[in-house]
Amino acid sequence: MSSEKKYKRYTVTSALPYANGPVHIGHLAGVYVPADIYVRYLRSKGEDVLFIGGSDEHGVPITIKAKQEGVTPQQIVDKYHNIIKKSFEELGISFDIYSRTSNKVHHETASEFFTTLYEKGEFIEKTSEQLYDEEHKQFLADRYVTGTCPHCNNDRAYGDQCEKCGTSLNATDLINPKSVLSGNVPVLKETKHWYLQLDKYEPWLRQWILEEHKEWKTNVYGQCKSWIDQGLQPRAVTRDLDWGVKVPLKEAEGKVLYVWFDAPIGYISATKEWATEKKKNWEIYWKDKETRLIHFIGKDNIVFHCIVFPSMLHAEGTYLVPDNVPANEFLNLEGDKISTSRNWAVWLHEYLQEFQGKQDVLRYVLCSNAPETKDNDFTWRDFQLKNNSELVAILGNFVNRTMVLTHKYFNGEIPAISTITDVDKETLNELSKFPERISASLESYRFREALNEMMNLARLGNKYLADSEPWKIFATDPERVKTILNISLQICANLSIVMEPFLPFSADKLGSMLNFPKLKWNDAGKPDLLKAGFRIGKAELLYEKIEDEAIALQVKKLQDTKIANESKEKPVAPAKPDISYEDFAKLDIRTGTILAAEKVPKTDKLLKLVVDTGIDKRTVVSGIAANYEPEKIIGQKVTILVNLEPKMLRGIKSQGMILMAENAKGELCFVHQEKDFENGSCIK
Ligand code: B3M
Ligand code: ZN
Repeated sequence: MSSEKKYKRYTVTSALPYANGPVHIGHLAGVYVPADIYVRYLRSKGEDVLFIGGSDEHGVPITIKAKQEGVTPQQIVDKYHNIIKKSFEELGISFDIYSRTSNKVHHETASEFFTTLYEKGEFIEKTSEQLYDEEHKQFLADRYVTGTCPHCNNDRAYGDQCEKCGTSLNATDLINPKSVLSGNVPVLKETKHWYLQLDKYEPWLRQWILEEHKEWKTNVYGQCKSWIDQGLQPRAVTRDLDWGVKVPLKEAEGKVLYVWFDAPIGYISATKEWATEKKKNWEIYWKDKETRLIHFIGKDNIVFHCIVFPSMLHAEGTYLVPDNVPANEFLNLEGDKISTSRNWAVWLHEYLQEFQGKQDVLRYVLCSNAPETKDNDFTWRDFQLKNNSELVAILGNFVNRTMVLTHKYFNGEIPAISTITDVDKETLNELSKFPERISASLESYRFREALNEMMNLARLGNKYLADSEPWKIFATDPERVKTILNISLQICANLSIVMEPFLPFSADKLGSMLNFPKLKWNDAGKPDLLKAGFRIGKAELLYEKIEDEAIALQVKKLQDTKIANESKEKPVAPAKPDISYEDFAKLDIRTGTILAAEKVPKTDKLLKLVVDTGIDKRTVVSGIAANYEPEKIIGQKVTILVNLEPKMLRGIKSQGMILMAENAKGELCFVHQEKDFENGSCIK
């Protein structure tokens, strides 16, 4: 298996997020947190690693978002690229470069890549009929066509997918298709495109993945196998669009490279940019056989990173193909699929604002819950629990007790070991095994298991300290306490090394609390990292408890999103048939003020109101008790229909009707004049 091979360097990429929205916890748990743990670990081992990230700034969703907001696509990508880049930095995602695909070097690199394949004759040209908007003189990308889904009748399906029933569609499948640009019915028109012959590379793919990479994660291997077994078809790598990398052919005026053709080349362009800055040779990171290429992605990107991009690299001929693609499944949020358009997400930039200084808590929770083998769920309660009962109660508690006791008994001076017991020996022996165990998990991309092992070291320390009870024996046996605290401090020092990939901020803090120089992975496991006689620094808390209120606030935020989405999804009431002006003119509607209000006894809904209509002061019974308390609406300006024939309601004569607006959820609110007009003003 290739993982046993020795490598000189690593090129680690993480999926380039689309710059049409900020990054959320699903992206983090799926891609960036595991990738960052992996590269931090490799760096700690002293490996030569290049960690690539960047924004994917092409593609139709970006052009649609720009249209919706009335700005240019460049303005959209500038905005989100900056938000994303900053939030990654703050979370400690340690890219060597975070680039972007609207860069010049990327346009050149992608364009050259296309030309090479073109000149090698790797493409076939095909003409097909596609939907076209005659008014806008433009071919319509799938997302630019909406219509009725042929499967579930949803009348807001897109040309590539129905979001209601989840079916993948072709724009030409839609019933009553409409152009998003003009609202017109599109016509079919011929257009020429260039296709990558995936069918031609099928035998190579079969051998390379299915035979030579049986060690890939089962979810990844399984998806590849199913794609290959279904038979691969040529795929168009160009589009009729004006946003993207121009197709470098005279006959391809008005066409750009398909976003999934140019985006992965973005990894290469970013490498070039980095190499130019650092005066390095970019090519060895992509072409030298002793480089190991690894792509971190989410499961929706598997086909592009395991089939399409490797086929491109293979066809080009001078590049390496990935050694592994450890794709994760999806993270859900409080039981529902994360959705950018429905705002059902925990956004990283908001988290960083709302939980300042708690980067490691998020990294911890997302790693311990990473969807490595199946979809998983993030809940705020679990976030709180993992913080309070793991980070605070185990890791933080152990470190804090050790440091506080060292200050209390030995003035902060690291005591020397005197005599050593069997328990001590056993503990040190256990300690020595951790680095290798954690390594084994990390090197097979089992990050949850690795994190749990790291915590087991803190558990070992916690148990050792609790069982030895130095606070009980100090008065009678201070020598024994010296040994106990020395060993506990050695465990703390070891922790600061092995927790670094997962919890880099706390590892730094712990290191400086111990006055301990930053050591590397290969030092971990040793029982004598801290020398007796040295002084440790001040004890500070690594983690603090997260209170119920902070969690309730987040839960409320999500509930509000849910309510907002439900009301958006509910249609407004259908229109009533037309009436004549004469019919309307019969209504005598006036401005008025509520003078008195009280509940109608034995009813839930009714209030008895006295209203000043400008004409008179009269009684109106109104069905608004579920929405308004009587004492709160005295003085409320209202609109009242005064010539509704009087009616007896619960023994009260009601003269007129207060006009209310009712939304899709059945909530009511008053309708009243914008300016403070006198009561009795006519509404017409
Ligand atoms: N932007 C899709 C995504 O964010 C895409 C990844 C590109 S990686 C080259 O899911
Ligand atoms: Zn449907």
